[in-house]
Amino acid sequence: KSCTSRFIGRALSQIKYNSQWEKLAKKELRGKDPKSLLYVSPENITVKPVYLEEDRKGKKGEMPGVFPLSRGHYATMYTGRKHTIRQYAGFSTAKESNEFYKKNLKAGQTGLSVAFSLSTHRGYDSDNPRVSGDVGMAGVAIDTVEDMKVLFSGIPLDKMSVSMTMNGAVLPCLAFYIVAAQEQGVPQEKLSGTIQNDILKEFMVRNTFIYPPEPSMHIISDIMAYLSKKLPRYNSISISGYHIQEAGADKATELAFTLADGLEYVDTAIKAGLTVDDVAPRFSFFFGIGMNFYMEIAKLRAARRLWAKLLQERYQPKKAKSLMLRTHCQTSGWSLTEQDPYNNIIRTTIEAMAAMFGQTQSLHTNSFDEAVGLPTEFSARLARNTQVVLQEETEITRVADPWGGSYMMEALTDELEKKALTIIKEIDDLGGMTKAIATGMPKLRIEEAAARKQARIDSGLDTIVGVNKYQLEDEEPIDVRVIDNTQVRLEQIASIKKVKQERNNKKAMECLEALTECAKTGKGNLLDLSINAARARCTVGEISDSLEKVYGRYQLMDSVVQGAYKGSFINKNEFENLSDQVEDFKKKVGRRPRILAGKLGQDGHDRGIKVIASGFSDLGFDVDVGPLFQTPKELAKDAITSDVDVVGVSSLAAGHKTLLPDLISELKKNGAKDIVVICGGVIPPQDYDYLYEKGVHLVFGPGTKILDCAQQTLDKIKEIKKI
Ligand code: DCA
Repeated sequence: KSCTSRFIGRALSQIKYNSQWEKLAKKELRGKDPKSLLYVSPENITVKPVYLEEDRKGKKGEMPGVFPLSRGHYATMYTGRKHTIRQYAGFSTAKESNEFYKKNLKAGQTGLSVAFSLSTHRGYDSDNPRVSGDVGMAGVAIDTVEDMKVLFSGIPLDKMSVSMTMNGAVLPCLAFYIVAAQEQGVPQEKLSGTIQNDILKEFMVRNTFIYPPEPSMHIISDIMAYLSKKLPRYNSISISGYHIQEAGADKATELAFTLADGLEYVDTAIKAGLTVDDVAPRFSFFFGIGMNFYMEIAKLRAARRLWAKLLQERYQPKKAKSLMLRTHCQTSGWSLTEQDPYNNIIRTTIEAMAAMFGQTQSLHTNSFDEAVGLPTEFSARLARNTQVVLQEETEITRVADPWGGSYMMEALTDELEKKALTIIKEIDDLGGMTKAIATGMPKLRIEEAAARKQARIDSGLDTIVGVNKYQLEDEEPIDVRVIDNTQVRLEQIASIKKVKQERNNKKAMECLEALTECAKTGKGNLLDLSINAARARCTVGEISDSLEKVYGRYQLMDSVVQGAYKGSFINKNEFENLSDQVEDFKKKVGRRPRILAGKLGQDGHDRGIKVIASGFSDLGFDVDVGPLFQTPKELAKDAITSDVDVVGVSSLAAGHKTLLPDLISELKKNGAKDIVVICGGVIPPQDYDYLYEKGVHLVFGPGTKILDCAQQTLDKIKEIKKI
């Protein structure tokens, strides 16, 4: 309540109503002040219960296809060409993923989007012991160009546009793709598609980087230089807000950080001797679409307008295409719930409609089971058909920017543009996005927003059906796709061995040395040299290592956000009851309950662990967040050295069945039997018993209230330690 009234209080002083409407509203509300109907969004935008002609006073209407392009960059939009149905997919081996792609394309999908294994993302070969739990789990494992050829076997790469979500190991993966196409008979200039190649957001949120920021930006400029000359139809970057929103940012922040990243990439290209018109026409964007329907549509409209204006003001491009913000969208994975999961089909449909009303160029719709595990054939079909039905049965696509001219939509678009521009100016003042990231500002903002959002949900201020309202008493578990990680790994190890046996080893080593030399001297183009290495059958790990020798591997320094969870939690009594118990524990034991929150394997999604860390810390726990990408052995060692009571592991990439048992056996081997092990994240309920049998004490599914999680953890420590 206090939170709402604080927001409303601020809004009240600014809002003026049309007197005729106010009179009518007051009567309908039986005397209550119509200002009680105001809603203040997380972007701090006051949404009014009505928008009237006077809200647009003095503002001119716009036309699709005309600067500043808010209404779309083509005059005809979907009436001329529908958006691409591009489902992000990939798992296990290249062969299995290839079969999955071909089936989907026959069933109405119109573009491909590859999800790579986390081991590949981080530049490790499948035989590397660091990635034993990751290979093929949350994406397809690609070690050499031979795997890439299998991945696209029977798919004509001159006709099919392929997007690849790859940032860390972008050089070897893009090189494998180009060589695989050439060996399929398709010259590189005919390739169309997109490489994500957006490293800045990796340092803010997604964490699948390999090298430090500076050499990473050098890699990007080499890629842009190569692609702009040799692959004219290929989009050299997909500047991504999606992961920023998924990590907790509100829409104005998502918009601002994404466009600020885009500006930084233009500057990088210009510094490398390219012009704005060499690169901007092949920039593409990627936004997340959550449940705030109107705001999401407004966000895409504001994004196009703001990008066109910023580019025009700052770079005066000559080509019209340089001003176009073309974007892919994905419905929000974070908005999916493990509880009552069929509701996720409804959520995804609504989000897909917002993306289409916002005029996205390409769209992925999530499967309803993604809060629990990897999509099955059935759930993937439903997800795809959500788009097919919207495109082919609803007539939504018959009108360009159908919300254009709505008093409400135009007002929200203006507001978002204004808010985002203010944040972009803040980043300008810090010297651009690379410098802002170095100060830690963007990451901290996002983490604070995530902790505040969690407190709003845990307090019941924001409703999530089936989670904090209308919960089911009994829930039937749903089917999930099971991947035999050991089998995939063995197959990959055998194929790496075969490739290495059959290649000209001397030639392969020369290609790797050339890459190391280029990294040292800056002479030559890294993508050009990676293509030579790919052709000579060098592996993803070898190519990555050849650069790591010079650049090193980046380690993120992290801290825990303080006070944001507590500050937004509404029911203070409930909060204080538990924090008092934590104080009692301290009095009895002589120290606070101590927890090490860790991530195992190559899964860099850290929103969950950060939110838990903030909540526990506000409750009075002594919280440490371990470095990302640890092996079970490393995490066990840190837990023992820090003498913790609890190790908390967050797993979002399906590695839990391998990594958690390994962690427990490491703890036991080193005599740390009384450390409580808890875990949470995307873990199918079917796996809970397996984890309990292996010695995990508590498993928390998505949607668990932090207070419940902390209460059970505290009780478990007391039980195990007999306190
Ligand atoms: N009138 C005339 N031409 C049109 C129209 C229209 N109404 N709509 C589209 N086109 C043209 C485009 O100009 C484009 O041609 P071009 O390549 O010569 O410029 C072609 O049709 C393809 O349309 P486009 O909108 O570019 O759609 P996609 O090829 O699917 O590309 C884009 C979408 C967002 C740019 C791309 O980067 C992408 O697919 N990203 C996906 C990223 C991803 O999957 N990430 C996973 C997480």
